[in-house]
Amino acid sequence: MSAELLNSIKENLMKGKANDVKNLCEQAVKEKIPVGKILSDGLIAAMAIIGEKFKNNQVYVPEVLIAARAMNSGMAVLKPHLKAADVKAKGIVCIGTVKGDLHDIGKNLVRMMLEGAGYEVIDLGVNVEPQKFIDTVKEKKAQVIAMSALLTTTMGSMKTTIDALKTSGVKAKTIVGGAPLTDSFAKEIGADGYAADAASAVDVVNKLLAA
Ligand code: B1M
Repeated sequence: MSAELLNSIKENLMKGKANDVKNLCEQAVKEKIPVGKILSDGLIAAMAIIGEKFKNNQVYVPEVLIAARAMNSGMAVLKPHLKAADVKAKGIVCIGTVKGDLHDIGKNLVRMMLEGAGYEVIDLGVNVEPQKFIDTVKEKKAQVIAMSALLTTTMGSMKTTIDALKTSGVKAKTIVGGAPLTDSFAKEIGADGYAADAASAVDVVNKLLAA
């Protein structure tokens, strides 16, 4: 029965049915399925499938956004119970679009995928000053700085942030991404990781934190 219910959460999330996901999560909590299990085998499992499909061009941005909305409606049900059950996030990531850059659609997708994978994500928004990333790592104990850029003119702010992080002595891993970036640029500026799309960003963050 519990496997059936979790499967139903998964199926409905992938179809983006936010209301059904909310109701099914409420039912699962009532049936005393452990909240950590509802999260991992229901919501996160479904977002992982959506992520893979997105990577393989089997679904596109609108489907990911709709699935993420359904995930959020399930998360709203689970959040208070997760705290009570002391289910910890996989890690803390602070994310932002770098200084001078106002594009946030890709950055938001990365945030949603990371949240879908069980990370706590602090979203600093757009036009984020290098120092803001570093201050957030200090204040919130984030383990990863995730930076997005869509303009060739703002990619340099990623290097400024990484250099400032190094001189500050604050420890955090860095991952960069965005349409004009390449793996070799990421290496050149000393980033710890690069991802070409939002689903791959989850794989990279998983690897960085496992290392
Ligand atoms: Co702008 N814009 N834009 N724009 N815009 C581009 C980027 C551009 C390529 C258009 C063009 O000329 N063909 C061009 C950049 C050229 C360049 O630098 N080489 C450009 C320009 C020039 C500008 C302005 C300067 C225009 C002007 O005012 N003259 C201006 C700049 C404003 C500023 O930022 N200071 C500007 C403004 C805007 C809007 C505000 C109108 C709007 C942004 C709205 C918003 O984001 N809320 C906008 C848009 C929508 C675009 C295009 C059309 C679409 C970008 C997008 O959202 N793509 C874009 C042209 C294009 O790409 N066709 C363009 C969809 C999104 C899902 O993809 O963000 O690449 P993307 O994210 C991907 C991956 O890159 C990756 O994951 C996502 C998919 O899984 N990814 C990461 C992204 N971040 C990641 C981080 C990671 C890992 C992966 O780890 C941390």
